[in-house]
Amino acid sequence: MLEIWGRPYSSNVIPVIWTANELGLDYTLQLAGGSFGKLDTDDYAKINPNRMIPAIRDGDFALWESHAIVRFLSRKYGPGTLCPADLQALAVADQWMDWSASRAFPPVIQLFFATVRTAANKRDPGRINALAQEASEVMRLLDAHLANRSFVAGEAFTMGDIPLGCVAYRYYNVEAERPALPHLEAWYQRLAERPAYRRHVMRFFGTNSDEWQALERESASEGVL
Ligand SMILES: N[C@@H](CCC(=O)N[C@@H](CS)C(=O)NCC(=O)O)C(=O)O
Repeated sequence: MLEIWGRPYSSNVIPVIWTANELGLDYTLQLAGGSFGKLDTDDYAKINPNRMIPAIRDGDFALWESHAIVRFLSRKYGPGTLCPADLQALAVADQWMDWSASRAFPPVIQLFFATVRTAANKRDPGRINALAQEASEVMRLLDAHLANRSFVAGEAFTMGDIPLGCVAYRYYNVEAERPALPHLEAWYQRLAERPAYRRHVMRFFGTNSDEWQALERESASEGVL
């Protein structure tokens, strides 16, 4: 059975879990990273020598880097759906996945850390505003792209929507100023209609969430820590 290694509330793990659920795959989640540890074991180094999450094991095949995993699962289990059959649509999906990693994820994750992961009395409003502006400028480009298509690679939902959908959830749920970006908002609402997105992306938000604490308690009682 497919194994996904990581924490289900970790920003690079969420796209992999969302993908597996969009594809209806059976998998086991191997809690690892953060307080779950395991990354420094010899066994884990065989799965991911970078000692980071996420990683997967599919039979005796191991793979790491979240976008490579999303692509592999989509190609293997979702040809013609998550992985578009049309070469141009596939290239556009790839393009926006790369853009997500290089341009959209960095300012949004920094904004997330500067707000959700920083105690209210330690937050720096100047830095938060600068990051919010930077994130919004980047998202404006995606908004323009979405003006005349329903999803990133055309009219169908594909793997191209997955990393950016995860970034969008954080962008829309941090306490910061956001300009009106109607096409982005409409796309985000379309994603929110998907059960796998609601269940696996629109959830854990910050280490102080009740769900996160319950998971940590559960894993501690099972001796996972
Ligand atoms: N580019 C990598 C980044 C992986 C990464 O930064 N993972 C973080 C968590 S999001 C990690 O392993 N941190 C150590 C830990 O969680 O213990 C990917 O997309 O998979």
